Amino acid sequence: MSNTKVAVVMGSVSDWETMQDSAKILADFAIETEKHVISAHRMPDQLSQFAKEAREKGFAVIIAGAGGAAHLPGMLAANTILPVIGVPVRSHALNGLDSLLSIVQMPAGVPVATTAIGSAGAKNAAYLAISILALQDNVIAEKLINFRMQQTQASSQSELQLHD
Ligand code: RP5
Repeated sequence: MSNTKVAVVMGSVSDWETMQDSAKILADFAIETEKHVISAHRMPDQLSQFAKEAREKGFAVIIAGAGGAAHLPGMLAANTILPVIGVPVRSHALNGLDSLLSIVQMPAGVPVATTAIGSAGAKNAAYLAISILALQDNVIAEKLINFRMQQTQASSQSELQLHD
């Protein structure tokens, strides 16, 4: 796989508060990342062009966060064969349940790997993208293994503190 970049795409700049959690983790792992605001409803032509060109522009994975009638991840997936990871952004009206259901229930043949609502979902989207890149890159794989070990140690230590 020669493509190594990750795109973090969001439907509105208002999604950045959530999606910055993806970008921070990708930066920690030194993954080349581009961030874009592309609204499925307000910028449909740009959405289609971005998705159609993403592979030849060197992207390996697209992370797409959107809220409410969150059609961005699905429409990106409809226009590319790259893996698309959808992040349901928490909405004001329905607390993100609308975002989740808009993203997760894709028809067979056009997958979107959907994460949890909000910050945990944005973080896991980054870790999932890193897992995909790690299939072909041992340096990234080592970093991911180290991260998991540190996470386990931190959790074990917090468990021990309960018994101090
Ligand atoms: C969606 O509508 C965006 O992903 C965002 O979560 C939501 C609200 O967008 P703004 O009105 O804040 O631009 O398309």
